[in-house]
Amino acid sequence: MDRFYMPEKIEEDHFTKIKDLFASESPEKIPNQLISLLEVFDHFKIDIAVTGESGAGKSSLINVFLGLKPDDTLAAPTGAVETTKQPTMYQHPNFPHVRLWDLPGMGTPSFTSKSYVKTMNFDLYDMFMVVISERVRENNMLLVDEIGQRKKPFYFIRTKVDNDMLSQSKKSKFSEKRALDQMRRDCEKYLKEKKLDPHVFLVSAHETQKYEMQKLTDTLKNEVSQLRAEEFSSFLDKMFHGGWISARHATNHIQQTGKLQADDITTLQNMYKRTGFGAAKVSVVLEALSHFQLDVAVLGETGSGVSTLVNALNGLENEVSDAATAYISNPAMCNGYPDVRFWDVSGIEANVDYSINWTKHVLNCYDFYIIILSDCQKARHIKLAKAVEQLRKHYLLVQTKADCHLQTRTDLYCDETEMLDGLRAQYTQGLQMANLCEQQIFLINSLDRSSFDFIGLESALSGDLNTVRASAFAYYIARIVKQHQQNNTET
Ligand SMILES: Nc1nc2c(ncn2[C@@H]2O[C@H](COP(=O)(O)OP(=O)(O)O)[C@@H](O)[C@H]2O)c(=O)[nH]1
Ligand SMILES: [Mg+2]
Repeated sequence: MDRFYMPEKIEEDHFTKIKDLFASESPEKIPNQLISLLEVFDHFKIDIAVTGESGAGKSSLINVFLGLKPDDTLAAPTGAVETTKQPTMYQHPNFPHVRLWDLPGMGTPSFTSKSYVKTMNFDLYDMFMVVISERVRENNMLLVDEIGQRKKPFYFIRTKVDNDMLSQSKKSKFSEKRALDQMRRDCEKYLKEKKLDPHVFLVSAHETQKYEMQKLTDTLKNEVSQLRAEEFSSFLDKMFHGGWISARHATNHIQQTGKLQADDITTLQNMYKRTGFGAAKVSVVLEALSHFQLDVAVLGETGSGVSTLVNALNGLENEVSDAATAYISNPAMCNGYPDVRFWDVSGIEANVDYSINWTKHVLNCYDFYIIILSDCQKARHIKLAKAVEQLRKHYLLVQTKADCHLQTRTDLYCDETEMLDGLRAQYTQGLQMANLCEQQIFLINSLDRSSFDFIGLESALSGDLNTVRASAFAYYIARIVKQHQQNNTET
């Protein structure tokens, strides 16, 4: 556990803005203020309307997002007849803050083109997906006009591309690439006439691996958190800086749409009264938060498999250019955990035994810990876990090389599941006796992520990291503000 250089957790320009923003605040008060602000922000939902003509393939597209087949009970109803009679909300499975709305189709006797936009009340939504199939029609452009006038973001999605390809492939001289290019140009031509430049995606709800479904999902993933931060700041702007009519209008809207609850709004109002923390400041904070790096230490004795686990968490093969340190300077490399840096902290035996205070001092550099118990749990591991607990931080316990352990126990004549359960029970008992807060242990083989508890470990880790992110950020900001103020008084 040598003392190494720890790069800052936010980039230079956000760092400077944050320092200026909080320059005159008292650092002791910052964590609570930020945590309660971020708690409210964590409740904030955004609403994406999926709209288009009847039969265009809206509900089918929603089912792709939900990962459901059309005949699943929870799927959006689809079919050749008009199936969607009123806007229906579906929680996005991967983005807990995103609600997808399946809107009825435009241009049926129940929803004529003229009345559609009025009846649907587009003001309720933050973003749109305009779904078309076969060709761009007048109705599609009516929708685009309405959205454009409201200056709301939207994606233009041409679906059922599989059908198009099938029918066009019968032509002589067919080229899929050329046909797709032509389709895209056709969509863009009409949008350009309106001076609009949304993302255009060519997709199929039936052949999701082909065409641009993945690109659509990735784009949404990249853009949605920024959109949410913008919507939140814009709401605060109306609430605090727009006069009381605008404030009332905005708060009613936010409550009616269930984006926030009444007590969330009260929290924000109190915060503003107490600290003057308005829209501009909040948007600087959210911007910094979205680039904030969490530091996770993987701790273990020499040879216990620290580097192998770090590589496995980064989704890397073990052979790849030796180990974790390379990725610390380039954390975006870990796909599963954007904005997380895993630190390889091997050789705990030398330090934990040497000085627990020094250990705590080093541990304090990180936000979260994975502690590897070696062949058996030792006093040293317990000491380390306790040190983390005293810092009021959280950790997970892992036993690596589970495959090797099972091999040594073949004398027990029971099957793998029984042996694993036995091993877990033994550990739990030990951890209980040691009085640790954490009593679950993940048995893993870092060389095979599909075996034992690796998936369980990953999902526990993502959940925990999401939970610690806000408070880690808040305390980090307090720390840099304090340092900055101290530096200023010294000079
Ligand atoms: N071939 C093909 N058919 C599709 C696709 N998407 C939807 N469909 C079919 O088109 C019909 C209408 O789809 P639906 O999602 O109910 O349209 P909505 O009225 O816009 O919600 C259904 O029979 C779907 O199976 C697609 O990508 N490819
Ligand atoms: Mg539908």
